[in-house]
Amino acid sequence: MISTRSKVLALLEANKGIAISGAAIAKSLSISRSAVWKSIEELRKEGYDILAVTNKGYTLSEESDILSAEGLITFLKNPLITADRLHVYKSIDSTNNAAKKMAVAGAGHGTVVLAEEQTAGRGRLGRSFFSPRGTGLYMSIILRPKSTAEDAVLTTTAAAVAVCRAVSKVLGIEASIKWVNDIYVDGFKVCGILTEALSDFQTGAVEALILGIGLNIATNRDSFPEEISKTAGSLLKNPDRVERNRLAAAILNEFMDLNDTFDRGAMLDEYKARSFILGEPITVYRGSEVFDATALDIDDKGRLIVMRENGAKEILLSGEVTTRPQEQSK
Ligand code: BT5
Repeated sequence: MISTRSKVLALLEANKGIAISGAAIAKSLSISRSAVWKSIEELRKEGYDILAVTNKGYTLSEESDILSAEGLITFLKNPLITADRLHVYKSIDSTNNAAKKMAVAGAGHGTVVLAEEQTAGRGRLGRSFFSPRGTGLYMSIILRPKSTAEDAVLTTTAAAVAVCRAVSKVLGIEASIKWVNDIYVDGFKVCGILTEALSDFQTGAVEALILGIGLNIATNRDSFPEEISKTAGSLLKNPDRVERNRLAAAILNEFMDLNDTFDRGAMLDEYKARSFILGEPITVYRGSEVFDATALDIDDKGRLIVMRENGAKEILLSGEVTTRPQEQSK
């Protein structure tokens, strides 16, 4: 059952910055005025900045930016993602871990896990993803298509395009993509994507994909750990503009659209257009192998086609690439 607090919050989030009288809230939710007041007090204790003005009513401050299902739902367009599929945590080890557990327990396509902070956010190959409280967006989506490992790559590709589209629409910032899973703004990594497959141990069939997206929205440059202080960046310099519910919902809207229609051609064209390594000299790290190459193209499976220095072409399904300054290329 949906709690009164939750109903009141949903109403305030849908009318952010606008005053609604206690009587109007009570009427529209069929509850008593004192129940409204109790909910408002409860929400204030949780940190919501709710203004009460005599004869006008209650207003949720426009600056309020607490992640919540109620806050997200006002911006979500996909009918599949209903409030009960949105799981928002204050703090969690990793949203991908939580989503995986939910998927094992049977959670359906379109289940989303979000957190204000992660204490053990993960990147690929056991690397960590720095996920401080309040200034970033950390979310995972459970996808239940009949998938293959190939779909996992294209899911990452589609997610990168979705994040770029959402960032452009909501914040007016044009981001670039570094194959395969990183998003950059002004030369700094602002987002990483981690798609993991949950496989049936016996048949090996992929039962679900867990798509994890980590985005630095307004993490201060000085607060990144030393080892990423020269490479990591944030979307915004001014934390006042952070609107995580809106941005998270926009990413979900864009991604679900791409995932439903899966117009590979258009999606890959956009991915390529935003890819800043194409045509550039790069260094490829594949397992223990390291070699220099030129990034040529991205194929219809989302794989990177490169040309080694001896002219041989290679198709990379995953791996790490870095750009090389032009003068160093032989
Ligand atoms: C990634 O891996 O960048 C994928 C990150 C996915 C994070 C999301 S958050 C929600 C979900 N839950 C999780 O636990 N994970 C997902 P990779 O390409 O392997 O890059 C990892 C590397 O990026 C690290 O080794 C650092 O060098 C760098 N890095 C770590 N934290 C960063 C941050 N906040 N911003 C930019 N770079 C970072």
